[in-house]
Amino acid sequence: MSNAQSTSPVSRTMRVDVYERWWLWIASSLILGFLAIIVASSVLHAVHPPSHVETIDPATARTESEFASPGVFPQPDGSTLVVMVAAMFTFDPETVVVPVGEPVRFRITSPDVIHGFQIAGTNANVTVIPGYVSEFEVTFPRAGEYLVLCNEFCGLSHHMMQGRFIARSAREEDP
Ligand SMILES: [Cu+2]
Repeated sequence: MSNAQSTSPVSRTMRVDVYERWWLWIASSLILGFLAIIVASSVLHAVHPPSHVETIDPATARTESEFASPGVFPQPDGSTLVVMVAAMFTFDPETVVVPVGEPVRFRITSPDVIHGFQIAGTNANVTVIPGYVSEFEVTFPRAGEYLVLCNEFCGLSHHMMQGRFIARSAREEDP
């Protein structure tokens, strides 16, 4: 009992080499560092899975729902709703004018296969799955044109599938 080192449980069971101990610390710090990066980027860039599960019949989506006449719909509370259809091989509507600096809510579905919907220059990047409505909100940070791409291979003309958003301030829209 006079020597504390000889009685500690660690020294009795195993002896860890100093270099091995370094590697344990380095590997643990790397794992914690990567986890911290994932958590920080999720919070800072608002990365999250689609939060609501809303189903729709893909066979009748184009005729018997709001997706029969997609477009831009200003809401009574002043916000903007964009209803879109992603179908082989186009986005409907293809060109959309949206307000800059204000949150715009999107509702998108697909009547055929899985598509991607990515607005370059924003954090909007969702998968559009037939049978489901993808809903999300995005704020266009600057005025100008934004490219919309399908980033999910959907068929022979997948590379042609793109759309355009034009973000401008509300004042410019009024004549
Ligand atoms: Cu596509």
